[in-house]
Amino acid sequence: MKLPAGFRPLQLFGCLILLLGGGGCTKTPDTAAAGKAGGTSQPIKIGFLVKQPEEPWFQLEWKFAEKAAADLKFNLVKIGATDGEKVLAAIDNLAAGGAQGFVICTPDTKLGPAIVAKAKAANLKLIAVDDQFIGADGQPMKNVHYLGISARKIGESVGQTLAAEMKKRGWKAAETAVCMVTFDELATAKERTDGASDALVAAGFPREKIFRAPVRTTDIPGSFEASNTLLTQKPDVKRWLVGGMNDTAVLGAVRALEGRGVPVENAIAVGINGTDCIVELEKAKPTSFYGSMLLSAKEHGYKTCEMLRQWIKDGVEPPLDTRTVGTLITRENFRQVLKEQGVRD
Ligand code: FCA
Repeated sequence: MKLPAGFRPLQLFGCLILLLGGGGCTKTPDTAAAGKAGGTSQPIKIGFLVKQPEEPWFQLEWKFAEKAAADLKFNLVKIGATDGEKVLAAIDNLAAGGAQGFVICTPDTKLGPAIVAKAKAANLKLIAVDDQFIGADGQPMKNVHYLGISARKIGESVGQTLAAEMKKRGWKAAETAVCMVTFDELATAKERTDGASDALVAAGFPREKIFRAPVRTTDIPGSFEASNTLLTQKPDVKRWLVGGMNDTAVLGAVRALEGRGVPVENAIAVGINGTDCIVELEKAKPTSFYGSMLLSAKEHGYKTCEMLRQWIKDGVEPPLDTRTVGTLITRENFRQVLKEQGVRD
């Protein structure tokens, strides 16, 4: 375990005593399974719960989790947990079925405290992936192990890519606006779209021409509806730049632009995930979907399982916060990059 500077083993011991005595210690993770600190020699069973099993991103996470299960010899239980009820029932089932832990992308980050309480009661270790739990105080639950993307940085790369491509095409700011598909209820989504907007402004784009299209649902119909509303309100904009929290958000906007007859060459759209846009990039005729920040589904699917297995088996606690990076893919390089990253053969 990596200790913060100035945090000596003696203090750790002190925390342990405090904990055993019923006190608290902020340095102690919420989900260090109650009771046993060491490992287990039992067969290892790990659950992998995702909020949107229909999304290619989550299917790919599962694919890499399956690879980890085969390589590292543990049983994997994949569960589509699309609402709070399903999440809580799944935790009960995992516990009853002899699992020792689970990785989860929760359908609602505010379920964090309930998930932690249930996991603790069932003596299950957990790692949150993609979407960080939010506590009762509205703040991220930093004591729950988490692996997610460097959301702000990746969002900034989207903004920089849009600005660079706009410049390359010689577009004027006066005839251009941004359609930013937002979902501020989810912290990682807000960080991404805020990062994209700020980077556009830093590149000289006027902030007042960055328009938000807030979605009600995080799927293509949800994004289509939100974008279409915005486009209807702004009939005079000639050219559009499009960003959003993921490929799905951006694809909905691209379809809305097409629906309103905006020519393909008059819009530049950049997504995030790089997994839900492959069909789009493979289309023989280019659309306005220019590219995407490819995330590492392998880190999110394989590494989370590997860390959890080691925690269960050998008592080796993973880092509390792990962040992953993104790589721009476009029509030019996506086949090569996807191959290099083991996403495609
Ligand atoms: C969130 C999004 C997913 C993916 C993931 C890393 O959960 O909903 O599409 O971007 O973060």
